[in-house]
Amino acid sequence: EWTDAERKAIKAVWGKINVDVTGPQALARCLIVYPWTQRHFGSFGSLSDAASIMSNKKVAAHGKVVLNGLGLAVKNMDNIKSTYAPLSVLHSEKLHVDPDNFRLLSDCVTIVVASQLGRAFTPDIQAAWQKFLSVVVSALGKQYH
Ligand code: ZNH
Repeated sequence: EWTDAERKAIKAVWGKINVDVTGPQALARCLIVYPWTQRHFGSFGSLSDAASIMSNKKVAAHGKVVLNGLGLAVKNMDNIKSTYAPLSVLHSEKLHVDPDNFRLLSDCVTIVVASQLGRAFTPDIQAAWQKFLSVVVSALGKQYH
């Protein structure tokens, strides 16, 4: 499924990601740009504008949780589907997150990563990274029916 170059690229990107920085920024961006995603975070307190979203400690903490979830996929690159089966069930049956939102959040991750890596995020590396995220998104959506 993965070429050696893709594996290398995905691991390299992951190695440059600081979960504590990228996670909060990516989730905050998702909540700002796609405000309907806020409906799942009613217990997070004020999300009324971009500034309050970006400074919200619960958003930051959950952003780290989500990015650590991505790290799990990096570690299990050859069986992302089975690794993510429990998470997929959770998002479908308990959290009722529309699976379209997975791609929206993953795009926010890519945007934040691109802005952090700058020129190191070459077109080849970006292609491998986005392929990886599309596998993640598909795996997260697998248990929906
Ligand atoms: Zn999610 C949770 C991951 C997307 C919403 N998540 C979660 C967790 C994880 C995740 C890991 C934890 C679990 C446990 O605890 O067990 N996510 C994830 C990923 C992704 C996601 C990886 C992609 C990429 N989510 C998402 C979205 C949304 C969500 C898009 C919406 C919109 N999640 C969620 C919620 C939760 C979770 C709501 C729960 C939280 C709490 O804490 O409560």
